[in-house]
Amino acid sequence: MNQENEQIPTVHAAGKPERSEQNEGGTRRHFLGKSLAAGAALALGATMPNTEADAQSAVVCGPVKKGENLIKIAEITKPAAGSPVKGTIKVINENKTYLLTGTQCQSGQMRFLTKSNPDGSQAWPPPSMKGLPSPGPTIRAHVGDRVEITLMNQVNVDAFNASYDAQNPGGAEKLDLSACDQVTQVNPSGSTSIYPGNPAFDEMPNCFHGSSTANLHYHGTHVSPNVLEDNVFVQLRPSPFVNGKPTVNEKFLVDNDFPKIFGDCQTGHSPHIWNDLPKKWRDQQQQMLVAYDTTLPDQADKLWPKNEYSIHDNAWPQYFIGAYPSCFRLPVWNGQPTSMGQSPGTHWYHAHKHGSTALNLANGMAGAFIISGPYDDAIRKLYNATEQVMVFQQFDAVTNLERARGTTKGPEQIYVNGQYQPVIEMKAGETQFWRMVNACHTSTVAPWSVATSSGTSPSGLRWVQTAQDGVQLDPRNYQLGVKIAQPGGPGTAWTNPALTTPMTAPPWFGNLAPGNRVDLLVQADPKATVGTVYTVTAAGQQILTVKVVAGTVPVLTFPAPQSQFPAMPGFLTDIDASKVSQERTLTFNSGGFNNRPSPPPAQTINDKKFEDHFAEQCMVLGATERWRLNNTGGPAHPFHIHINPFQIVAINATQDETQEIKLPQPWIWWDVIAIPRGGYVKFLSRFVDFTGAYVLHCHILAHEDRGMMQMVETAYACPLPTHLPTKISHH
Ligand SMILES: [Cu+2]
Repeated sequence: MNQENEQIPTVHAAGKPERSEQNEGGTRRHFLGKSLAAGAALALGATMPNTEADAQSAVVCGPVKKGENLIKIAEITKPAAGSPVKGTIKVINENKTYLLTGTQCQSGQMRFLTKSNPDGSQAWPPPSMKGLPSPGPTIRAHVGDRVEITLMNQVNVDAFNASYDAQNPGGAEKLDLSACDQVTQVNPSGSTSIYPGNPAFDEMPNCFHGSSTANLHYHGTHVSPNVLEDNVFVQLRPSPFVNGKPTVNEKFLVDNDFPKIFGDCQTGHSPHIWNDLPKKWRDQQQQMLVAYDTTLPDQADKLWPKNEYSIHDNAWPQYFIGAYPSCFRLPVWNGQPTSMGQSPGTHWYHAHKHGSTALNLANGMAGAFIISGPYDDAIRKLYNATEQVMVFQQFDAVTNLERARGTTKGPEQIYVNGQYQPVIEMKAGETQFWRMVNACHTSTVAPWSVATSSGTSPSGLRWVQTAQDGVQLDPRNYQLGVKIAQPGGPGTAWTNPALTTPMTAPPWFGNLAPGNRVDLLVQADPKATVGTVYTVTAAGQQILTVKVVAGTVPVLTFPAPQSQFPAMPGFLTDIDASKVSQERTLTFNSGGFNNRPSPPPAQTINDKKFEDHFAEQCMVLGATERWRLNNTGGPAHPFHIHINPFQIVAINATQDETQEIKLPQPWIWWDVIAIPRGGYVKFLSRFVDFTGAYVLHCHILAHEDRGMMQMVETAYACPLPTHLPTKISHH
């Protein structure tokens, strides 16, 4: 397996603007999901004091400025005490300008997530971010809350007219949801398919496709994978447009009993089957789907018959148009050892349409999901620290597939909250609470300082980690001075052979591979002078700066004694390994079965690509299991499984078991773990509380889109029949 093959060799159409999205000549489309794995990954940073006044805001690329104060992302919260957390997230699109790398100014159409007011006006992003990329609104809830999110898809597909899921007035040819995206290079001898290749190296459903379809995965929530909860099999197509306006708007929802779905949910009458939905809403969905189907060239692609098939089986249909409701309760632990509660912490949500996750996240379709509870209440009592929610993203309107290799590659710029190199202000001696979400589709972001345990950081910023992946650390694991736990994050090890052995030293955590979250308490040097600037970098790329401003604060002991940190709730004590009833081995590989000289390697799990109608793993409800995750090719694949977190108990940078490192207890909880290159990890997990089908996958999202994903199911009894009753299909 040749790691260099990871990147698709790309050539742009001769004589054409490299990043054109237009449908020109023989180049049918350029708009594509991204395939590269990880050339651009970052790692190992440091904070460096810098007293120059370089934190002033300055224009760097069209509307893109650097050095603005870090913006607080608008939140979806409870409108009143006792009410559910309630809001509308709308997917729309506009032309956005961004720095692809530190030097390349680009622009293009992007889909993005807004917070929408009840009257349809936009509460986020603010007017000041018009034309700039942005994360979605932050959802903020408390353990025990009910969450009600209306997702509206108002993408104007005509703005993506090179896309197969664009409706082409006067010609239905383009509207083909069962087709892979294509990139064609035009050259003197004719045209060549760069993607998906000829013969195709990617095929449905494991190719880039369907990028205007939306849904949301509530990453880190412990809720059901079914129906209106954390259901990533939902495929929400955009609203029809009449006279340039979406017809599925706020009034349409009210007129068609959509709010009744939430009302039913609140009174414990959530739908289980299609007929449980209000009749008006069902009739409207059917009408719109049938109308949509008339525009499709191929009978086999029609959506309503697929829904009918599911409905006939009492299974939840997959296809919806215009709007979809999410409704779930964040569970309070019931005290039973056979159950778990929702871990309070830093979680997130993002688009999860198979075939488009990489592209949709590169467009910004992700946001933080803060779930508060006893954990952060305790931290707030300790420090009363200002909270900073930081969403790391890398933006791209189109993908590298059409980018000439060598001309535009380079580490993609990491943004924070949609801002380029923003500034965080701190007073000398102030302690802040930083919640970091790595929402990048590819890159590891590791902006760690190298503070020492003596309490004096060379950088003047002292950091202590309090949670990993939205699950608090046991107080015994709080450490002063976070070190990067996994220098061999995706891609890094390719260019730095010295960093090929991850996690061979304490503290074993602190990683921010794609999908990971980290909470930090950060204290500025009490002796810092006003104007001091700390530059936070990752692999030489500046991510943000901290500027010391005037003002005095009481300087609190940092960190507080372990005994004062929040205690672990009972459901987060270590899993009892003696209860393991099943072991599994999953092998992640970039290379796989179709090694060929020029196309990119296949992305596989156990030598197979994702199957859209078959659960590869069946876990009995309540079972405790031990899994081994191998990485036999490619970068450090960040493994993620929905619904239940897991505890990493062993790690190895090789396959040689004599070199296995057994991790000390108490173990860290994760929901994404970067499997070391060439090595493996072992975890314990319990599949509790919820039955149903869901997925596990690599969180380098182009790997996921291209097949590095499995459907799995928690069931009352295993094995399952060969074909699931859910009839999941991703076409
Ligand atoms: Cu991967």
